[in-house]
Amino acid sequence: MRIAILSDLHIGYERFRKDAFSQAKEALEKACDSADAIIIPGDIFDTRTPKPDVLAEAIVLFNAVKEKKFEAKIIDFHGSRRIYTTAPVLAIPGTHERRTDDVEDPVDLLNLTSLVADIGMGVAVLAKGDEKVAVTVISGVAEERFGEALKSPGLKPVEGAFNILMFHQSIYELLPFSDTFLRMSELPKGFDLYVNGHIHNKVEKMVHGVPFLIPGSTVLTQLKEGETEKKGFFIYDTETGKHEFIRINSRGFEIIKIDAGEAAGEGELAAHVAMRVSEIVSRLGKGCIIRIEVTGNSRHVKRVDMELHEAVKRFRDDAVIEIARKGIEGVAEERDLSGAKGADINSMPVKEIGMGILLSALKKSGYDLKISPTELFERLGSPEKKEKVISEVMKALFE
Ligand SMILES: [Mn+2]
Repeated sequence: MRIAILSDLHIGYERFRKDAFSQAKEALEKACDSADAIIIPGDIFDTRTPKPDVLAEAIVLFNAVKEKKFEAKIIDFHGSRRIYTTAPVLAIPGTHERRTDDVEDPVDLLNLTSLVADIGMGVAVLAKGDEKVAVTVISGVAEERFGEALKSPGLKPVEGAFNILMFHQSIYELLPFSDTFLRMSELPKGFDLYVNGHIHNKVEKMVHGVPFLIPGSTVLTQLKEGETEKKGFFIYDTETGKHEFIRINSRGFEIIKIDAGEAAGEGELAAHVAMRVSEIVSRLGKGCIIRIEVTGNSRHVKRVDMELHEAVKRFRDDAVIEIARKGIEGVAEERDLSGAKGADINSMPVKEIGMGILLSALKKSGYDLKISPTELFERLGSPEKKEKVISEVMKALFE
């Protein structure tokens, strides 16, 4: 069976809303053309409570997928929820969608409308002819509880099937800044393929002698170094045991690093930046994204700023240009994350880096509360009425 592994579509992502839609569309169309099943390890949506127009985009995309008559079908399912389709389009909620207990997340809506099968915590067995593929899922688990969830006795390969274990978590080897994150070696053995979402750049590794794949997001969101590669998704062939990466049309992206201290003479910086931007635009094409990172000390901060803005002004119609002065990320990396590998840490949002550091510190101090910190933050961030959120949190903390 050919399994398309497609992740982190981030439909509704405001900054590149059209890209998020068109790139998800291209990925899903290509997956329909050449795969027998589609599995999505999280973050179909960018937010927990997307607006109707964003939901509509997802409905349009998955309705088109539904029109494909897949030969493979879901023939067996055990899980924490009900599914309403036998079509082999399996999804789970990611960190961007997950909500606290008893509240529907947007992936639930796609499940209820039978556009995808949200496997939740469960196992779905797909069959095509004589061949069976079992997809076992652990989802909706806070980082610090994931290790525990992995020990669940129900978590074992299905006999007579090709076994995939799918999740949406941080992995210590890729993001080594919180010791609460899962080590790859802690993954249960016996599966034939491990599939993860969450991380937005493509990752191909091996664990327990079999592939561990993360396709990365289909849309550029973080403008970090790990995301300069072209976007796409994997197709894994269970017969040959091989996988390939299918590229999609995504905007070119490049980072220019500038040391402000080196540009001495007036106008020098502007000329240098204009030359580099123009070269990148001609190489990556119109509409590309360029992030200019300025570091170093300069006694002429205002002039540096002016020259940069002046230099990029004439490229306004050719590229999306972001100018970043060394800020909070740089400071955090120097102070707390000295052991982290630069490019990997760069692919994480600041919020998640912060959560990782907090979790490590809590663990060291022997933290012992009734509610996990991740869940606490999720509840506090819930769009429900303030009084309701506060009373729920108080209950969770002190009862
Ligand atoms: Mn994501």
